[in-house]
Amino acid sequence: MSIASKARRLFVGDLHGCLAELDGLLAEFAFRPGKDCLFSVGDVIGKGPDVVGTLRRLRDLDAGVVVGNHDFSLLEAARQSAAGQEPKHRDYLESLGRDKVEWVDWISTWPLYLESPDVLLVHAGLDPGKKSPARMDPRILTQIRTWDGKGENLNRAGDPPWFECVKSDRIVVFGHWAQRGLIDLPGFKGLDTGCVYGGKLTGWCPEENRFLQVPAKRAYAPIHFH
Ligand SMILES: [Mn+2]
Repeated sequence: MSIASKARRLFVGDLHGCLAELDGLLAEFAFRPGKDCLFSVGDVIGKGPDVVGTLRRLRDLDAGVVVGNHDFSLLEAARQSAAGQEPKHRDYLESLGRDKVEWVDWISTWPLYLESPDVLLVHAGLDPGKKSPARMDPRILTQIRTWDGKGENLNRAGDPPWFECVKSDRIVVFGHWAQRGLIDLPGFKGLDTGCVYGGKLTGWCPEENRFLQVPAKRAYAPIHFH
C-alpha cells in the first residue's frame, strides 16, 4: 500500500458559511470522501454567504465538528421564544432556511471538543487552570483568547494568549482568533484566518504536516472579531 492511499485528516478553520472556499480547500487537498476525514473547528454558521450549503457539505462528508461560540448562540436562541431572541441570533436561525429544525437538531449533537491520542480539537481554547477538557466551562472552550488567571476576562490586551499558559501532551487544534491569524506552534495549530472577512480559509493535515490555504473570494462581512 502506498503512503498516498492512507487516510488523512483535514482540519479546517472557522467557516461562517464560506462554502465556495471550503470546496476550494477540499479540491486543493484532493479530499477523498469515505477515506479521508474532515474536521471543523466550529463557527460554521453566521455572517457568511451560504450557511445551509456549508452545513450540508459537512454533514454529507460525515465531518467531525465542535461547537463554536456562534453555533452555541444559535442553539441558545433555538430554545427561546422569538420575543426573547437577540435580533442577530434570530437572523442566525432564519439563515438555516426551511429545514432549520433538522439543522438545529444536528448542530445540537456537536461536542465541545473532540480528541484522539495525538490531537485535541476545540473551538477557542483550553482553561489553563484545569487538566481535563471534560471539566472545563463551555464558555471558556468556545470563547477564550487570553488568560487572566481566573477565567473571567477571556479577551484582554496585555494578558497572555491561553496557549502560552497550557501544557498539552497532544496537539491542540482550534479557531476563533481571526485577528491573531495563523498560529503554528509545535503543540498548537490556530486555523482562523478570517475567511469571512476576506482573509483566507486555512486547513491543516497532521499526516502530511502541512497547512493549506485558499483566499476568500471576497469579504462577506465587515470585520467584527467576536
Ligand atoms: Mn468563534
